[in-house]
Amino acid sequence: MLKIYGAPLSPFVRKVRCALAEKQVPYELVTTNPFDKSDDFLRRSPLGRIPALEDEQGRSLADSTVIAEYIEERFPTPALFPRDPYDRARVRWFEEYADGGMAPSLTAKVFFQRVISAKLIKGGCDEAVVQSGLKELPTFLAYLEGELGDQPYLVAGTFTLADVSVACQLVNLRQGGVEIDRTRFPALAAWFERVVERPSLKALIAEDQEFLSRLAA
Ligand SMILES: N[C@@H](CCC(=O)N[C@@H](CS)C(=O)NCC(=O)O)C(=O)O
Repeated sequence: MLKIYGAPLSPFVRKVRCALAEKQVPYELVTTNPFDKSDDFLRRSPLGRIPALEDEQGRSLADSTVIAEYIEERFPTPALFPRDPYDRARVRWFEEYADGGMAPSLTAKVFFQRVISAKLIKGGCDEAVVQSGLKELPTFLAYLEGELGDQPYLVAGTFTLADVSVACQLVNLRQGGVEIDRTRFPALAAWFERVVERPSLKALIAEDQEFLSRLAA
């Protein structure tokens, strides 16, 4: 069986687990704290980040984008990439927009300070960092609102890894107290509500919630 080295709350781990759930591929989650880097973990993930994957033959892969593409190629149905080359490239673009744009500019500031630092590490919340993330939020949301237009999903009118990647960052922002303003971004808010109701994501968000409520207890 595949193994995923990861932990609740990570948007990158959630992305990969969501892809596996959509495709109904069984896997074992090996709970891994990325801030406590054992030699074994570093062998699997040389940059010391979650997620990492181990396949049935004991071979490792790191990075959620790499892992998600591997999953897509191994388990093509249901597809999380469209067929058309341009559409496939657009999926990769939104994945980069989420992982390389939203993650450092928003999630790493708002979610990290309000949840990881304040509640998990108990290192307090640096409000200046949170505010710098919140300042950038409308630009990111306006772009996504414009790209959605009247389409049900971000690329080719169908649910893809683009939706998974962007929604996974927005889940963390919601966990950090950020709601999408539905008067300013009605299409995005409706899209987000639909995507987080999918059984794949809903179950992972419930797991996160359980983890967060144990932190609060
Ligand atoms: N580009 C990587 C990013 C993964 C990432 O940054 N994971 C975080 C947790 S959300 C991590 O492991 N951080 C620990 C560290 O950077 O030392 C991916 O897509 O997998």
